[in-house]
Amino acid sequence: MSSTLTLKPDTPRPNIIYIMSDDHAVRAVSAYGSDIAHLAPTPNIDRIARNGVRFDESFVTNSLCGPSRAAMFTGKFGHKNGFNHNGQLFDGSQAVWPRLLKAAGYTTAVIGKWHINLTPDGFDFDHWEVLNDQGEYYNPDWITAEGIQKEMGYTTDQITSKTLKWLDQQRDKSKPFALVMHHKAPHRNWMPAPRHTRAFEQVEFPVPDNYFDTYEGRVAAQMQTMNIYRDAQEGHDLKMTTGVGETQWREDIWPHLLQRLTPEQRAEWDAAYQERNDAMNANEANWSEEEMAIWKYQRYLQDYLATIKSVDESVGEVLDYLEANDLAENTIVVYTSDQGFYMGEHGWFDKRFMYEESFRAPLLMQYPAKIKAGTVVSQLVQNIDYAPTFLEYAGVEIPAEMQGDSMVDIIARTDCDWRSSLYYHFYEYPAMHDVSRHYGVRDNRYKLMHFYYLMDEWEFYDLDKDPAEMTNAINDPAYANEIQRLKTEIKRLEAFYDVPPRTDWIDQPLEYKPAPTLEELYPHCFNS
Ligand code: SGN
Ligand code: CA
Repeated sequence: MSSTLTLKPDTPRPNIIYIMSDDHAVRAVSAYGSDIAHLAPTPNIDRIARNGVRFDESFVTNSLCGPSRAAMFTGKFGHKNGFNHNGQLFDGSQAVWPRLLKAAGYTTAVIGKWHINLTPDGFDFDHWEVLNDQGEYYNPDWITAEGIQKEMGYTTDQITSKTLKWLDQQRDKSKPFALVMHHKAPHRNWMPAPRHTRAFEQVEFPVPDNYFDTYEGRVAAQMQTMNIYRDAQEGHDLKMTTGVGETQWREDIWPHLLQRLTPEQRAEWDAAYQERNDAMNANEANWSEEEMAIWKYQRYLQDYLATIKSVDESVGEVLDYLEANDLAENTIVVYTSDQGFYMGEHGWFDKRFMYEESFRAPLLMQYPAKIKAGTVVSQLVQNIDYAPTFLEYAGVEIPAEMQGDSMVDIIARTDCDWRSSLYYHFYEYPAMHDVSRHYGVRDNRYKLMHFYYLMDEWEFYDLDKDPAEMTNAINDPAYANEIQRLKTEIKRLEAFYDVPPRTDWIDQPLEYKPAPTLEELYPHCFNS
């Protein structure tokens, strides 16, 4: 008798909970074992890796919010799905995995940040509750099919409770479910929950070796404006106050965020920062520029990581709910971020560049019925692979237009054919943070990038020898063959993914239509 297990025809289709946070760096997920894993652990997010699979070489197609969401939903690069930068409107008529699952009998929902300039109605969700644009950390506006409403409290916690409510009370329990749960945290301006504002105040985080990078040999890096000690807003971002005993933030070009807090919330908030801010204000005059830059790094990391504590708790609550309700075995739970983020590497916050910290995204997935606990995948995967993967697990045909590949086989076995290089393309320039347009290729060891538009600059890195990407080796004769090989590889990838010829748009300004207004996107909220 064969002992091979085959799935019975009536094996239920898996549920899917897709949890994506906003700007969560790989370094800040302790399952990846970084230098700060012990200082700021994420025990609940790590449970997913322990229960299932951790992808060690996971990347995005374009390190920016809207384009990442569009790629993840469609399985296509931005030049194909029409969403290359945050100013575009998502074309809801194209194939997206939540709608395909709904057509196949799933019940579907989205809760949290949305940010693709289209009402979620365009995805046919059975249930949707989304934040307005970037969303706010405190007392956010929630938009639903019924209208718009400000809800008092902390956004991450509200996303959790809305998720649990839908899972427990609102979904159609006769169907498998697909839930998109999108956190705002840990996006700028990094405002932690009241219970976490002081979580890391005693912690001194290791400062990256290249925190004081001078960007030699890297022209685009010289031109960016995303440096913690030069470009972060002292009030809005770093919560620095105007003087000893004061609670007023220094420069704050978006004061509406702090103004959302009620007087009680504001008093609690101010009290949490008072002592540290008073000490900073009292000492600042005696500090060197370098000391101030390091203080800012510590403040940035303390707040950024404190917002992640709520996200981690949220993941824990979702996993606990599944376990307590006998849903864990047959539910795929994904944890990822729309892109990576800088935590002081090169002196930066933000993302956009094809350098490792922002090009990479954490990716963890559990599905106890099918995925072996403790699996590690080291093939190069990209966010266009998510849609085909979910569809294959759900037994739904993958549309030919999807450019990504299902990861089901590489999760199950180590001996499959798989791509050996990745294509990347960033378009949002001129724009905030001044990161030039660029595209490039990365394989298991090397990376070649071309920065274009107002410049024509190539960069090449041997990631084995220079993982921090500090020495642009484009003119190093020792690498001439590799560089030539990768130039050819870029051409091959551009043909394979059908990238329009660069002459089409090399000098074209971005087609920024003004982002639709709330009234235009959600007219039902304004009809009285
Ligand atoms: C906001 C942020 C930027 C960030 C963009 C895009 N400024 O404009 O720092 O790069 O979002 O982020 S903020 O102070 O207003 O938050 S994305 O993740 O949505 O693409
Ligand atoms: Ca983001």
